[in-house]
Amino acid sequence: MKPYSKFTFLSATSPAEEASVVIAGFPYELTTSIPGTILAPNKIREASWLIEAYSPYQGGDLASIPISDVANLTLSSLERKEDILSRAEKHILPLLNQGKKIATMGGDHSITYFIVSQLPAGVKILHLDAHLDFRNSWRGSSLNHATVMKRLKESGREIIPVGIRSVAAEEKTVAFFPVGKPPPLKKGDKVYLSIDMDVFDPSIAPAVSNPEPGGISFPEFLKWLLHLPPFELIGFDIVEFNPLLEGAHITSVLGATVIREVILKFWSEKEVLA
Ligand SMILES: [Mn+2]
Repeated sequence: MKPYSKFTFLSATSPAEEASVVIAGFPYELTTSIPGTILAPNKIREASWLIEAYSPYQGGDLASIPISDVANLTLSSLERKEDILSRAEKHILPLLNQGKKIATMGGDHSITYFIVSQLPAGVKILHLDAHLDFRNSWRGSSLNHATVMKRLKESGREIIPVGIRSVAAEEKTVAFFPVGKPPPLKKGDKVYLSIDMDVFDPSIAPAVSNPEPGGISFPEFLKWLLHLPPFELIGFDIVEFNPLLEGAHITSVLGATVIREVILKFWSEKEVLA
């Protein structure tokens, strides 16, 4: 019998040392429009037990992958950027060095900066979002959900934005890609995927900090995901879900299902569907 616990993600019950995939919560809000994303990791864990570990879309089962949920980093929004960076270095870098794949639940989008800063040079950032996050500063701060991709670009990362439909005037020269086409990636590339939940349409993901009309559906996401080229996915995050804006399990169940599908797409041996 599978243990039931809303305090681990669905099926993520392997000890960390035996796991090939590690799920972690990064409940951090550096600066956010509407506070509440720090509650997202536990809400997604709770919602994950409402879905099946088996995916009918991929013919794969999360239960067949050794996954460990290492819980949440203990953080305070009052901590400085340097403190958060050293916390990520202490807790995330060792997992990467052991060859584990990491799936992180934010938090606001600034967490991507702290995680990606631990990755080797050359890892490309595939960025699913309604927004480019390429502002130079936002409300007087240089590192936050609206500037995170610009800061990563400045640190030498290649950013591939997808699903964008809201662009600030200062961002208008930044190129982005539609969900209907495969991104410019190929076999052999090392990739980190960052999923802002506001890439989805607000009708299916209402509980996000910055909802934007005209977003993608879950079938469109799946079609995009399942047709991605066979690059090496080092890790991914799912950010900007705000449980305080949600009355029922809607965005949280979508978030849990997105995590299941990305893990199964890249990190499992699948049955061959007839
Ligand atoms: Mn966004």
